[in-house]
Amino acid sequence: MLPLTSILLMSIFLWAHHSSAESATSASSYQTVAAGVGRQRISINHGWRFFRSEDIPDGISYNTRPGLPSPAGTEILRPWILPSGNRFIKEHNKKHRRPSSEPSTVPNFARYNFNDDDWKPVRLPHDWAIKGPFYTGDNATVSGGMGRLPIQGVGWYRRMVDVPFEDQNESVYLDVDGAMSYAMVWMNENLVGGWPYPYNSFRLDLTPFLKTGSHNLLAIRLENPTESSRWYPGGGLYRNVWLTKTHRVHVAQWGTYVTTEDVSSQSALVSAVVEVENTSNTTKEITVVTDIYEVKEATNLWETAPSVATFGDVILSIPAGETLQANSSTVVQYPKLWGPYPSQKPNQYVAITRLYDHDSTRNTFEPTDVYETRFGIRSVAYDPNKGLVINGEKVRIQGVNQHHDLGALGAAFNVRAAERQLEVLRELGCNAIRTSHNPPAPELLDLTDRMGFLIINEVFDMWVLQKTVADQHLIFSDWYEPILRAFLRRDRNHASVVIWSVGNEVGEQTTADGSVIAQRLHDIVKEEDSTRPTTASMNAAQPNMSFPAVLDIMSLNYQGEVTGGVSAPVNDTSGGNSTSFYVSGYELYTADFGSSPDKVFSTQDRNPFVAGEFVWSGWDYLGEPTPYYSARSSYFGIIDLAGFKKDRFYLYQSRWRPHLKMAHILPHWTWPDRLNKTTPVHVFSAADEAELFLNGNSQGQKTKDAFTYRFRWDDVVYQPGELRVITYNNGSIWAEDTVRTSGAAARLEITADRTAIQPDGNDLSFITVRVVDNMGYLVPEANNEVKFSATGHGEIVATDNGDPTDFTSFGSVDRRAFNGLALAIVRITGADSRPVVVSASGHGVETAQVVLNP
Ligand SMILES: *[C@@H]1O[C@H](CO)[C@@H](O)[C@H](O)[C@H]1NC(C)=O
Ligand SMILES: *[C@@H]1O[C@H](CO)[C@@H](O)[C@H](O)[C@H]1NC(C)=O
Ligand SMILES: *[C@@H]1O[C@H](CO)[C@@H](O)[C@H](O)[C@H]1NC(C)=O
Ligand SMILES: *[C@@H]1O[C@H](CO)[C@@H](O)[C@H](O)[C@H]1NC(C)=O
Ligand SMILES: *[C@@H]1O[C@H](CO)[C@@H](O)[C@H](O)[C@H]1NC(C)=O
Ligand SMILES: *[C@@H]1O[C@H](CO)[C@@H](O)[C@H](O)[C@H]1NC(C)=O
Ligand SMILES: *[C@@H]1O[C@H](CO)[C@@H](O)[C@H](O)[C@H]1NC(C)=O
Ligand SMILES: *[C@@H]1O[C@H](CO)[C@@H](O)[C@H](O)[C@H]1NC(C)=O
Ligand SMILES: *[C@@H]1O[C@H](CO)[C@@H](O)[C@H](O)[C@H]1NC(C)=O
Ligand SMILES: CC(=O)N[C@H]1CO[C@H](CO)[C@@H](O)[C@@H]1O
Repeated sequence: MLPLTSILLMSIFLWAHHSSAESATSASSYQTVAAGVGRQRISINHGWRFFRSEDIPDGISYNTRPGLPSPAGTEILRPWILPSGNRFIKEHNKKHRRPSSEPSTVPNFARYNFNDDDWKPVRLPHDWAIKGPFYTGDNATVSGGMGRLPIQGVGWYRRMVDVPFEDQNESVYLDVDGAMSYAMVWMNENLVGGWPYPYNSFRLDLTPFLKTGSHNLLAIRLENPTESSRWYPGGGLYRNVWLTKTHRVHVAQWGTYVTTEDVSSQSALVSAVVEVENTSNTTKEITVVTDIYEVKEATNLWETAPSVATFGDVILSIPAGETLQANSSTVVQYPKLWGPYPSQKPNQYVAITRLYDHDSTRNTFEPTDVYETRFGIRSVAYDPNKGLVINGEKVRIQGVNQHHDLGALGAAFNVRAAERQLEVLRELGCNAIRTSHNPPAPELLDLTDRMGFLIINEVFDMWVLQKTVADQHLIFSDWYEPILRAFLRRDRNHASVVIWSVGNEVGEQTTADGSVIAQRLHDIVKEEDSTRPTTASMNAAQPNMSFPAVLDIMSLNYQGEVTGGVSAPVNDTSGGNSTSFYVSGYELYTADFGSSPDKVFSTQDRNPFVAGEFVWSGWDYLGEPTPYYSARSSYFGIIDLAGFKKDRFYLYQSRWRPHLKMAHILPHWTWPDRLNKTTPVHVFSAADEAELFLNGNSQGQKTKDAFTYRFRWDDVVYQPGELRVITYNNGSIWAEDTVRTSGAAARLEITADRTAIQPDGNDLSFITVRVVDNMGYLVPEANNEVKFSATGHGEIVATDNGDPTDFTSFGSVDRRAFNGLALAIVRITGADSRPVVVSASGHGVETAQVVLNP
């Protein structure tokens, strides 16, 4: 868990210790700052009531569309929602006007007198679909592609918001980090606005609709059509939701933009644009003061002294209702550069911006806002021959694609679950992530900044041309500009973001107007951030196409390795089983449009100008279960949905961490029905030579040929016992691995990734159960039923086993092991310091327990 420090507390501390602000004003006029001055960012994840209907229950809809049939008389609210995008529409005459009259009805669910007592109490982030039940079989309401979970329908969330008397003159904003989807918001029975695109963060101004006191009714309506996504989207308020309270004069939403130039180890030029919004009704004279501090690696916090550099003060005279920019720059001497792990360090800085309101009659400078912007100082260059060069060093991109869901937790964002994904990816040797195919939760980028991953931040999976009948092509024309500018402004200060992707495999790659749209999106990117290149992933590239010519970087999906149209497709005679819906762990075959890892490695090694790769995919994800759409979740992952490493983990690790002394044998060696049968043995290792032994008998010594990436003994005749490999590099022993035939399942072994967790309900412990024999060896095909329980304030949030075909609800405490493994995700809620005991039990096996300490 990241230590989170309230910005409010931090700012009070700052005011008291800041010296340059005092010199910018005068000591006598400098006011003492009381608690409550400046901004407050208040989590409103608690206290919601929730209701979902599979049909339209309220007579309204964002628009008519396929996948969510609207009864006759349904009122369309799109005209009232469109103006919420205005801040991100550049040309004045393209901004939307709110209709002169209000919608004809206020839905019952948004009314004070509606009784929501029988709605379900929920806490955000919330995914209404993740606990199922799964839709199974053919022609399911929600197909395998979308994860077979009940994402569809309309969801309502309601809660009260308190506006204390002392906040009566503040601006109050609703900040939603992401809502799935077509969010529409009412405050005190007034339609405030909304945001249809589910992956953007968005802000709505609640100020005009609030009254002092605790009885402000906030109601949010979402709708999810079926056929709206190619993968599992989740449903609901699936990211954090905040109230931001500020003084009437404040730094605007995502109102800072910090860039670095002329970067060397000696110095760097840092520029800042600060956008200040005056929502008061008088002209304000505002002094903008920004200082830079170092973020301490150990704590991820910054200290107020000493500042590393200070921007020159800027004085703005801001008319009522207007927003002005304060631009300034400064030089940081001997900067600690941000660079990707492990060859560089992800050093971070923070720019602290303070606003002072000058009252000329009293000649005082009242502090009105403190705003924090994290950034990194780094130089990023793209070279056609060398690829990616960061701070002068060539960095090979060893990336993966990551979808937004978190497995058994669904789309509901959780910082610890995301951090765990990154930790396993780091162990793999991965240094880059493409956020396929949408803006991630903001906290993910905080983590990648801090952990030193590189990010391709991607915004669209489709433009005007649909991929599924009810996907976001329906809103592209209305919303592409607000979606894109909001995405860029939110994320452009993140050091980890190095490329913007404006589309993934869009249909327009090959159409006449494709390059026109690409050019428009590219131009918007450059207006918002000229420091990073654009790309779009292409799966149908031709050398003579105009489409890639308008973008800075060429991204090719599964092209270059394929001969004769296909690479190595999975089928029933090559690595697949269309009865059991499992695929082989040898990784010699893959989806018919893709390519096996070994072929990709070879192609890349023959074309060293390529900057690197993004493997499809890092972790498994919900939906898109190619090649078997009868299943619920993907097969592509290097790491399975539960977080267990597949054999292919070690294939990538051997390539991406060539100095790691590792060898990995596959398959396991417990095959009672393969006695005397040929059973190929492969070994993944960075070594150059290897010898395999079965029960002490050498199966031969192998060396790796050029452009091959594994050791293979394809003629091993199965006998139970022990398989052992000894690998060598340059003639010296490198690494060994052993697998043994296991006995019958005898007991459960339990381990927690972390036994000390915060009792805040957000922190999680990931608890793994292994089914082992009486010698302690994993029983590799064990599928015992495991029952999890937790004492006291412990709660089993979800369970999983990584099996794409398992239709047991993720909320179940009973979970069948898969490959001898099962996972429970546990949290502790409530301020109780007593330890929590998590138990795993099963029929005929010894129970196991682990103790968690809050
Ligand atoms: C599923 O739909 C197809 C096409 O409409 C139909 O042929 C098939 O019988 C249906 N299967 C089931 C199990 O309903
Ligand atoms: C709000 O502003 C009004 C008008 O300036 C002022 O009289 C009142 O005291 C302010 N309220 C608070 C709580 O600051
Ligand atoms: C300006 O705002 C203050 C408090 O917010 C209010 O008392 C005053 O009437 C407003 N003036 C005008 C001209 O709207
Ligand atoms: C501030 O800088 C931004 C970005 O470079 C630029 O677009 C804008 O015009 C500048 N504003 C002012 C007031 O100089
Ligand atoms: C591009 O190349 C393809 C394949 O060689 C060819 O079919 C197509 O006509 C070419 N298009 C243009 C615009 O030259
Ligand atoms: C399976 O794929 C292999 C190539 O990978 C091909 O030779 C074989 O004909 C395919 N079999 C079927 C049943 O499609
Ligand atoms: C495929 O799976 C089915 C069902 O689990 C099993 O009976 C069959 O033996 C498997 N086929 C192969 C070739 O392994
Ligand atoms: C396996 O091979 C051994 C040695 O050749 C032989 O004795 C045994 O009968 C075989 N077993 C089976 C099940 O084929
Ligand atoms: C093996 O030897 C070569 C040539 O001397 C050297 O470049 C390479 O780094 C060595 N590899 C290891 C793993 O020591
Ligand atoms: C209350 C008010 O006047 N707010 C305005 C402040 O300035 C922004 C940006 O110009 C406007 O969008 C608000 O309407």
